[in-house]
Amino acid sequence: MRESWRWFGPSDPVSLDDIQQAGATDIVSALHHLPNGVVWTPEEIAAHQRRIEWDERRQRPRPLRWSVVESIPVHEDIKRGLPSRDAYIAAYAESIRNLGAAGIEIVCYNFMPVLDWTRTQLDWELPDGSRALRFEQAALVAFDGFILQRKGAERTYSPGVWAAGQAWYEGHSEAERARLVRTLIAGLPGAEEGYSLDDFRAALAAYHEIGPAQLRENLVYFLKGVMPAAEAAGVRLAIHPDDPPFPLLGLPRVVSTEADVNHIFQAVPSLHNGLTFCTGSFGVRADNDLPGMVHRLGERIHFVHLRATRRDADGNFYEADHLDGDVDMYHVVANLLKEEQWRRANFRADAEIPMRPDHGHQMLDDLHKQTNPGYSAIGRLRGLAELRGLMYGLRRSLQVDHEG
Ligand code: DNO
Repeated sequence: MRESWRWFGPSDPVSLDDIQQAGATDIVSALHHLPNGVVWTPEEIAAHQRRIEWDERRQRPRPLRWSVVESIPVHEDIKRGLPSRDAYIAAYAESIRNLGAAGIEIVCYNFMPVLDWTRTQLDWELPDGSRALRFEQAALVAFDGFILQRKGAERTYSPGVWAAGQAWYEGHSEAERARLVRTLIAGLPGAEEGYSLDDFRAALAAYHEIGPAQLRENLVYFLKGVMPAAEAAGVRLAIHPDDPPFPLLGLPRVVSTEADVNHIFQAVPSLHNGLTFCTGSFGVRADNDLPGMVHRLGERIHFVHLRATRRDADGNFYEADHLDGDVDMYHVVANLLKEEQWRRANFRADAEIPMRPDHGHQMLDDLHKQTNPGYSAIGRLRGLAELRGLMYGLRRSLQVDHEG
């Protein structure tokens, strides 16, 4: 697998020099400065590519390649299926063509309405003193039912969960509640939208009439619209699963399980319609068999996020060490290496799948620095080092190393 690393652009506190030292070869990045819905022009793409691949200070190329886009955001009008979606789909297709022409062949995106990834706490202290991201069900219910006061929220939860939400609300101060609101709706790194409470209510209301069947239909419409451009440009689309993989705040979610992915693959059979296999997102559900999913969906896995979560019986989870969560990382990685081996034997040009160490704990020096939640340097460095060791050991023992 190619070792990649997410870079948020010049304002990222983790620099390209740092990434080089982590030993990654591929960069995962996006044109975060452009508003959702606009075309990514050849000029903008080339400028970002140069920013990444040319070392200005040393006046020489960097040993880094921008090979994955994460993400071109999908405009809300496309997710909602509004008449204006056709213009946004045409713009998306144009961006795909321009990326393909620049040699960037993998585009990760998601189809989660309103919110991208969601956590309720960004600094949960672990027993070893490092900090992790966490999702606490009671905090979400406190937000949904008691801060946002969403109509019908109570019906979404069991009485026990509702009571836990109320207890969370009553047990926390105004300042703590305000912090929860910011964590939930101000936008985590890479989420291109942030909301005020009122905007957020309006954004949710827009989905009042949209259930999972409709959202799925809108996703398929989008995919059919962009697929000809992806095929012609040699670009592989890789949908990111829902994070967390269940409906939130009454919003539908349609990329949470293997059955969801199969539906998307069957509706649009092209190999260019593929998946970002995120172990952290799929792994939150005990009913997702991750090694089996890699085995069965492997042909269309174009990009991989490796991280681990630990869940409890109440629907809470936190981000664990990369090799120490609920996910069977050993068998996931083994199956990915076997998939690569299969591709090599079949002369597929995309035999090497880029992976990135996803998220990491805030630890050591990073505890005293301003970092992007989940995206501090040292925690991801630790994750990458552990995963690299796992891959090394597996390659040797499975003899899938194409170098012999
Ligand atoms: C979070 C990321 C997500 C991901 C998008 C893909 O850390 O995995 O923000 O980039 O959902 O569009």
